[in-house]
Amino acid sequence: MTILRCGRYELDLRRPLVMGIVNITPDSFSDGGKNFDPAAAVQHAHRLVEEGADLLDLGAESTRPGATALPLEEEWSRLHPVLEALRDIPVPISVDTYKPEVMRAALGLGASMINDVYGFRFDGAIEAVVENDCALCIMHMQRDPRTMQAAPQYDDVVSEVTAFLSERAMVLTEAGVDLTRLLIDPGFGFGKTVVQNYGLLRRLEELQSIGLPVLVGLSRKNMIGAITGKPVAERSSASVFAAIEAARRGARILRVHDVAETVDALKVWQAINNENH
Ligand code: HH2
Repeated sequence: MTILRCGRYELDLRRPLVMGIVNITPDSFSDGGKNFDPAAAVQHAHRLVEEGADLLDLGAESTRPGATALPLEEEWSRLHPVLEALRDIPVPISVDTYKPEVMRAALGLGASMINDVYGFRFDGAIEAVVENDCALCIMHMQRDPRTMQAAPQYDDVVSEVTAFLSERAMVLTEAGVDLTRLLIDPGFGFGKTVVQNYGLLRRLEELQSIGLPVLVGLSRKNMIGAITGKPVAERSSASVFAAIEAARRGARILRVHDVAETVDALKVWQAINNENH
């Protein structure tokens, strides 16, 4: 699948795309507080587009390990002014939410993608998106953010994640969602140990058996810190390397904090792989 239907956009996934992260939160693990103010979030979004982001992912509720759920009204009051201000930004806007009410409201304000870390499992989530033509990112998570890092267990992480994602894709298509709207994401760090995360990354190509484009979010995560021994603020170059390795294993959208660096690295990677350069 090389074309992704994404609201008023059609994304060509023959080359990997870069999704810039805009966290409108006081408590995100990597950049909490920096863009909590709506004006700062809007400015950050514009900067990421200037740096070459192909799309943006707006999130108002942190899903870092241990995070608790945010009331609906609070999530929407953070998202609303930023979505309004970004209506005319020339790239698709994804909204990172699992709440059906927020999905509907965000789509009403022009969002082109819904990124659901619960894989559209909440009551009403599928109904909230089915009639729209937005893209849908189905992510895998074992349990929920509050409990997910307490001894996650799998017999085989890759086959269990693959089975979950294909089952959710089937549920969505049976509900009437066109396949061209779907993306899948193994959910790095969501109910997985460091060893399980690297097992997934090593075998990322196996997810392609589902036949849907793969999105990955590795940026600055604990799996990077666990290997480098570096704090969050010093995980950029290792994150860029991990993103390129994911692209090499078939990832089509890279969800990152460090847009400029990832865009440059992708250009060099593509030049290496293209004899016409
Ligand atoms: N990771 C985070 C949040 N949303 N969505 C998808 N599809 N894939 C991911 O890997 C993913 C995600 C966590 O990262 P971040 O947004 O930087 O932090 P926080 O959840 O603390 O806001």
